[in-house]
Amino acid sequence: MNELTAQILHRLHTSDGYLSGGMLCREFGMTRSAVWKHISRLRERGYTIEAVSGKGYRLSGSPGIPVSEEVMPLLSTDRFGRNLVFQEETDSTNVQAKILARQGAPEGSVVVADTQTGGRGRMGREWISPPGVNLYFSVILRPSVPPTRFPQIPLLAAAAIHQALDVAAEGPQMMIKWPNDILVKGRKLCGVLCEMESEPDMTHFVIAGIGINVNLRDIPAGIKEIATSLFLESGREFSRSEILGTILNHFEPLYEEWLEAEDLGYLLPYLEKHAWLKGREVKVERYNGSLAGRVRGISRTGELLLEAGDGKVHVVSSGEAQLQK
Ligand code: BT5
Repeated sequence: MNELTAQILHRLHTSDGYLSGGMLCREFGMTRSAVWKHISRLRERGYTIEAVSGKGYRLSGSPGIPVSEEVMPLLSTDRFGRNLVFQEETDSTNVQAKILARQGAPEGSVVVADTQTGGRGRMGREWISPPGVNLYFSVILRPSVPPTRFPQIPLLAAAAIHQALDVAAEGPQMMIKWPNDILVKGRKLCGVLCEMESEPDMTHFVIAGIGINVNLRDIPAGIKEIATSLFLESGREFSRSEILGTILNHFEPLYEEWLEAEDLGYLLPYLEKHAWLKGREVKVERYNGSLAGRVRGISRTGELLLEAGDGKVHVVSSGEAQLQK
């Protein structure tokens, strides 16, 4: 979308009623037919714009593409999403966010893509990222806290996403699966991948990468049995820009609180209330072997508390928890 079309879209978005053609001509220094051309371009992209003679133009529907012009008017944040880069196609928003972060992009900058050719999960796994339906985005964080606290960030992000989806997509009962997933009835709706760049005594930044299946109707082969989407769980489509805006609006205050806090203690009641694993028998695969037991909860510092058969409670800091049938 070119700059002028984007500005006109922004104007339509932020206007309560009709905007007269004459006013748009004066504001943007263009002719009526030029204004009309921009309106037509927006309609081609899926925006519904009413044109009433004597009144002007009014935006009454948008395709919900998570571009800056759509997301920005929805934000109540100071920093998160204020610098938002949208890419139709990219390798991985985490990779792109890292490049921006290295160039000095401010905290809260977001890279969002319509599709990813190299979407990544943890430990080199793939994140399947078809175009036109889902959200794939990465937030640049520059937390001024000891790096030992960084493993808490995926849970923090998951809590923010859970809160936001509860507001934006009420209905499906979503649960948080330690350490980085949101599930509906045991199927994966969302995953979080946090990556950091640091030197021994200094952390430069953390990238919080988030993938959410929003309007996905046909679950791709390979994840058919384990994945779901907001559409499949609720039977309706969602605006991706609204979902993204709502998540950023929840993420920023939770993150600010976390920076001030000593640990995740303030979030534990929320995390426990919506914990998928609590009380369940699981096996956790770790780099140094597996451990089986019953999940007792999450520690204030974000680890999984697992009670083994001998009654001993183990503190598990990372790994993949699988339910024991
Ligand atoms: C995750 O990894 O859940 C983290 C996913 C993070 C994706 C975002 S998208 C934006 C940003 N840019 C990136 O490149 N990544 C981030 P993990 O826990 O390892 O789960 C990966 C597993 O989830 C795969 O092995 C599949 O089994 C499954 N999976 C892959 N694509 C999926 C999808 N679209 N929906 C649900 N499950 C999926």
